[in-house]
Amino acid sequence: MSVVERIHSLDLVREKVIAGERLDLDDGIALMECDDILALGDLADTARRLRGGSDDVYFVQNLYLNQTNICRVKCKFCAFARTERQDGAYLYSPAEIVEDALTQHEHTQFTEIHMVGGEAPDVDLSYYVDIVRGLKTALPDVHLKCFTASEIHHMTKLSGLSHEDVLRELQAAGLGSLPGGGAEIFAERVRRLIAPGKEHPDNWFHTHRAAHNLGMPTHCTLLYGHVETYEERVDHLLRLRSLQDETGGFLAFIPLAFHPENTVFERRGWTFSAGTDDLKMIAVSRLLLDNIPNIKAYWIMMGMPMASIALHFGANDVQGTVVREEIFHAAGARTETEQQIDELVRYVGEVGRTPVQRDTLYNELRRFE
Ligand code: V47
Repeated sequence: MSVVERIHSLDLVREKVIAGERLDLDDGIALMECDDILALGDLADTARRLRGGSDDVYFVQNLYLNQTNICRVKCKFCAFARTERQDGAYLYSPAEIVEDALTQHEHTQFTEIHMVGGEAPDVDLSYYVDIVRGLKTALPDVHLKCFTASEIHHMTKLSGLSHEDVLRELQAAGLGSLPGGGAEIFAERVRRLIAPGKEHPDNWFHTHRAAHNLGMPTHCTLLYGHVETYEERVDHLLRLRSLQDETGGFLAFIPLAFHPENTVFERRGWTFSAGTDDLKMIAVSRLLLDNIPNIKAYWIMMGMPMASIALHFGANDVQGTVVREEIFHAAGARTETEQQIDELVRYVGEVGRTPVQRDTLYNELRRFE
């Protein structure tokens, strides 16, 4: 039995949760090592309620876009990226992206565009600014949640500008918030193994801190289920919690389960995460991230039935309607790529929660009692 196991049990953590005390690294590891998944879920749901959570479960009506899949970084976990000369490589012009968004908007009245893509080497900062300005001009009421911190870092390399200045230009063009991608896992040991060409994690923090200082909210993620240890997961969560203490700029946390299909890890025998690990990640995230109000159960990743169960493990958000998703589907996701609002409402209602349609900033738009 490890030292951590000897000095910790779920009971000790429960006492801290009930007393409103902050959990630490050892608590986090003890939670990760706990196999009583139902007790974990119950504790996470208790923590959510003690911190003011209600029965409301949020979703947003959104559209996913990818401006390009061409990427100079060869992350080993990624099945989406292509080199310029590879079959299936694409890079859409700002005009094509705006036209696509306008066509989609005739079918669904989305309030958010979620756009991420590869780090194409042969574009410049104006490419990104033109996309944002074009979308904002065409759809002024739609919130633009675009570009991971890795892409923002790429734009600093393309332009020679600082992260702050790149964000300022994008914000002036109409960017509303940043998605949480690019975080992967902050532990350098793991980063070297799964994404050796990726920038240092300090850049992720620098980008998000800069965005928060400009009044631009952001999201945060963790990619789990590959070669990381429980301790590295907990360390990642605690680093996010520290930045949130400092800035308060994170809207939500989204744990992303590694999908191995069409990656080098598939050839090495890696498989999809077990449902219990997905539920554990949701529960432990809720327990450790006491200052991030929203934890998303990402149905694209886990499927809507599992996402609705995750609502009893600390999650309070099921992300969105999506319409079109490429990154997880390139890596083997078998889920749909779109959920209709009535389906989201049905799944959320069936687990006894109240579906609430929100905008990106968590303002309530419509309640389904
Ligand atoms: O950084 C890539 C992940 C991220 C795989 O902010 C993979 O609401 C699993 O930013 N298996 C990009 N994950 C997508 C992203 C995102 C996604 C969902 C919600 C939000 C949000 C942001 O996708 C990457 C990486 O962590 N990813 N490949 C894969 N094979």
